[in-house]
Amino acid sequence: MISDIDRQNFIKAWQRILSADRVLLVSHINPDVDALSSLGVFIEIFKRMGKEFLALAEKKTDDYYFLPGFENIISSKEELLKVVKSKYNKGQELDKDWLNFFDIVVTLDCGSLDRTFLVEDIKNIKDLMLDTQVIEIDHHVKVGSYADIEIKIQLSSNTELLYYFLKENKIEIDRNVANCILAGMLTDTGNFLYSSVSDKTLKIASEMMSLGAQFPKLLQNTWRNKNFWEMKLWGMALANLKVNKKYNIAFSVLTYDNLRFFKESTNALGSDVFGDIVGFISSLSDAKTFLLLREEERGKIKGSLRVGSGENVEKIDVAYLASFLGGGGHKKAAGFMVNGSIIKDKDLYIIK
Ligand SMILES: [Mn+2]
Repeated sequence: MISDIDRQNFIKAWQRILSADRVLLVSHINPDVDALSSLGVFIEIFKRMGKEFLALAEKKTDDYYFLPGFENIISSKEELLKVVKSKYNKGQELDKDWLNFFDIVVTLDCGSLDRTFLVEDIKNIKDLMLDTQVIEIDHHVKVGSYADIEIKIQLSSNTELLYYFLKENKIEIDRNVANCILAGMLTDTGNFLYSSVSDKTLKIASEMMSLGAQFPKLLQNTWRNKNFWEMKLWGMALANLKVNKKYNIAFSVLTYDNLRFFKESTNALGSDVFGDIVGFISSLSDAKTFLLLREEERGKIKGSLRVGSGENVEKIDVAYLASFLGGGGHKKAAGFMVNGSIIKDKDLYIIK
């Protein structure tokens, strides 16, 4: 599963990181537990080493405050630029080449350049011929290249990938790092339910527990943490569930008005609530593919696709399907976003 080239890249990437004075760590917009935990792994190691770094995850919410390194993650590019300006540019305005303040940018769990929220800035590295190096560490299907060192391996979670990275470089896994690795694996596999779980995944999970990772605490904070309104939203998604026998697909739809009701009732919907719902729906045995469509923002429809279990499901590739709609992800779990509105007309949903 891990090739010799991957191993060489692990070593090369770590050598570059070691020789860097300043590192910028970046994970994806609307970060989930795997994204935040991937940052957490490096943050904890860098703190131990006394290495200078900044970390960004655009639109980070407070849901996962219990993760190690969480307080070191900046939650918007705007805020990041302010810190860079005051720390490294004597309070002067920044130019387009501001990434030059970092020797290395490490992107984690991002899937594609878009998801880093630093598209133009990273493109500027080449255009302006900056010295900054980009290292990409990701477990999604490849959609394009932008990094000097690209480490892309399809594993259960990005933190499972980081486990192999740490082992190859003989970097100590302490209790905090173990918690990060287990948290990412746990959540990206729907509590070890998805087919992306291998015997290795479980072995690593067990090793993380023996290194001090707190499985019950992580489960409590990532899964057994639903509030009343989230439960109601699950109820609505389940009530709207339909099965299309012809295409073997089960789907649920949440319209803008459905969701507005929840947004007005509470501001405490967990950031991963939709991922959790579609993960649950995918355990239905009457279909092989699953889709949750919702209009969270007016005029923008998000879709999450999952593959269920059963015969011949290994032939289904939802990342391929999502790519036609400008999205991506994994063979078994993918997503997309399209412009449009969902209109309910009696029993039919129409997209306009
Ligand atoms: Mn992930």
